[in-house]
Amino acid sequence: MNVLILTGAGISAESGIPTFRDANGLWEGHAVEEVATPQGFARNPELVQEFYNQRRRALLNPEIQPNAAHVALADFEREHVEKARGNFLLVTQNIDNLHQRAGSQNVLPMHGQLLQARCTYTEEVFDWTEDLGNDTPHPEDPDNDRMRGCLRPNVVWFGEMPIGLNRIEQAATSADLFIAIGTSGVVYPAAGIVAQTPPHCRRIEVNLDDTPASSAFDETIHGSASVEIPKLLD
Ligand code: BJW
Repeated sequence: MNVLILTGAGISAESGIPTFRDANGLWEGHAVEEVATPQGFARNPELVQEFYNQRRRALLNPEIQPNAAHVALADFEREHVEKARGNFLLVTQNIDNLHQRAGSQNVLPMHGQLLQARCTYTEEVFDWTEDLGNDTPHPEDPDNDRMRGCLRPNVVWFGEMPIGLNRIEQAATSADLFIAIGTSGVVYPAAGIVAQTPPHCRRIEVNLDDTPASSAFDETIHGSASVEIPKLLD
């Protein structure tokens, strides 16, 4: 059995990480489109860096830990792979590292990772836990003034190409079980993955509410991920 999981901000909400579109989808009065687009970054780099600096600092707070849903997915993967029952891929739209910290192995962070920075000149990617800003020197060329402030968070903004689309399409078209957890189903291409699964595939959505994508699923389980995912995967 080939299993494909898609997770969104809702799975990390109970770990204390705010979602995007609940609470009006605003961060300090700014719409997500204002702080998560290349245009927004070009217009106001300080604002966008601060959005990610705050979220990076919050993620590094020891109180932020994987919850029961992250752990249940990691346990399920281990058992699934050990018993050689088929392929398993966990595609996450989240840029936190809570799946990896819970022990998931086959994780594809399609919108990038908060604890990485990318050089806008060379495209090099670095592990990163500090604040970023206009004064941040390039880690491997710190005396080069032209490269000062060249780092941005290694995340995927609107209009940019998500990571691993070929691998995701391959997993979707060969999936026997697809579970989408805690995602609002409005951001593409993630929201279109369900439509790529074959007719025999069982499609389950887990969310507090219905979403615009619900009609594409065989079943929507209403409830919080930390309660419903351990039950579903038991
Ligand atoms: C719970 C819960 C609990 C709460 N338990 N549940 C087709 C049609 C229309 C538009 C497009 C299209 N194809 C492409 C587009 C454009 C665009 C797009 O989708 N726009 C729409 C908004 C209209 N897409 C793109 O631009 C993408 N790129 C692309 O398509 O490139 C193509 C290309 C081609 C050629 C050249 C170049 C490019 C890129 C999208 C990038 C999205 N980036 C962000 C920011 C990432 C970095 C960061 O984190 O800051 O990704 S935006 C934001 O939205 C973030 C999220 O990953 C993403 C999805 O949000 P998510 O995870 O669903 O969160 P919420 O808050 O929306 O929902 C939470 C859900 O959880 C809710 O439903 C709650 O009910 C639920 N919940 N608590 C269970 N405890």
